[in-house]
Amino acid sequence: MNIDKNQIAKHNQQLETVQNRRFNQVAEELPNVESIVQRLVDFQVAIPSWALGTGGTRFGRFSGGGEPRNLEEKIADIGLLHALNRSSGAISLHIPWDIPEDYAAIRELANQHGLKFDAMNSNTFQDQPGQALSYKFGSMQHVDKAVRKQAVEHNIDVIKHGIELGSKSLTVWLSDGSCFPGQLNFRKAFGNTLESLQEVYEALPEDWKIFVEYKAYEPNFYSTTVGDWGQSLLYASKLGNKAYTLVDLGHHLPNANIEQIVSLLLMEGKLGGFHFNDSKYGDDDLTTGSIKPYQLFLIFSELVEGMDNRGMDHTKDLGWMIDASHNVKDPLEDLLQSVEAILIAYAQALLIDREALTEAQADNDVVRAQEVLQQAFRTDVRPLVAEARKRAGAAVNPIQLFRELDVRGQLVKERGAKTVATGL
Ligand code: LRH
Ligand code: MN
Ligand code: MN
Repeated sequence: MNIDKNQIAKHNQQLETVQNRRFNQVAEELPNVESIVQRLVDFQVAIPSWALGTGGTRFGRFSGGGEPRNLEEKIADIGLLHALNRSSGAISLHIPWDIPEDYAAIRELANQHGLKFDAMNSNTFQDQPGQALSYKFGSMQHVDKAVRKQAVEHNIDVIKHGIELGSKSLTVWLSDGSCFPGQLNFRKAFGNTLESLQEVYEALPEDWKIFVEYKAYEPNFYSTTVGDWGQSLLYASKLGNKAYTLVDLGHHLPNANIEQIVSLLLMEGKLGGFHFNDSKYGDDDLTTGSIKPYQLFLIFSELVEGMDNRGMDHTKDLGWMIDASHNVKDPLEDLLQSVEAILIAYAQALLIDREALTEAQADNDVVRAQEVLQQAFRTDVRPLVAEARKRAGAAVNPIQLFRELDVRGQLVKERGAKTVATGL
């Protein structure tokens, strides 16, 4: 299944009058509309290979059919997303879920769809068939040096796959930790993990980054060895200037002030990138912006302010990735919604009157500060996001077109109703 330019053009023609009216209305009221639209056109969010199938929970999985069965079909799915929104121009792979067999063919396929390879993800949180040693009691933290070595070698292997595909970064998420008090010596676990990460760092090419992803709990429920941004920052600082912290929005304890974390990591030059998703209770991996859109906006507010302050390029100096999957939606429609939510929050953050906010802060004018932020947050920027899509050659309304073309129906015809994606 492919979506061609004519199908997009026809869809856009049908919506043209309404879109133009909506866009002109907003444009009239706002300064810098053209520059915001251009920034939206340029902004790309990487899609995780593991979000293209129904994720399920540990209690069950309800497959929707037509899911990708291999890496080639995952790339094809992201190609469909990118054709629909022109904002999903990258894929993030997870090894060993996505082992590429023929690098040249995979590169060529991605290229045909206009996709790049974003961060590579390693996996030392599951035991794979035929694996010599078990990660039951951790990987890089393990008391047995041989297990640590196996984890390090796996990560080096992931880097090698990434080099072949043109990726420039490695994300390491460790499930290491303990389930009960006394199980682990915290200091030794930290030391072992640092030493292992250092060995991986040594193997990192000059122009690569390593992202240390933290998570407060799960699958370990008493302690986690990279449990929060403080611990991740410690590792990243000790490793060196190619190492950064990765923020997954679902990995904090309840009510954590993620926007403040983002601000300080940026200030230290140690923010590497994001895994976007949303949550109500824990690491729920729900559609970005579906539960706490104001938090997402506040995070983008800090991102725009902090990146501009450091003269960073919004499009390439941080890794923008989604990390979500769930049980009940069509995964492709869900990802279209996530990308849309990210672009909306970004556009709103670009609208903030920074001068007025700085002034209000200097005057301790709390009411005014809130007014300034919420003026931007309550602006309906959807016509700007749609305009950016139109100008980039994407669909004005991607989900509508996805349904009109019966993309899922076509995929079910091609791949079958009972498909299991490799991965989670
Ligand atoms: C862990 C995590 C991490 C993994 C992904 C599958 O919860 O967020 O990024 O690689 O999920
Ligand atoms: Mn993640
Ligand atoms: Mn997670």
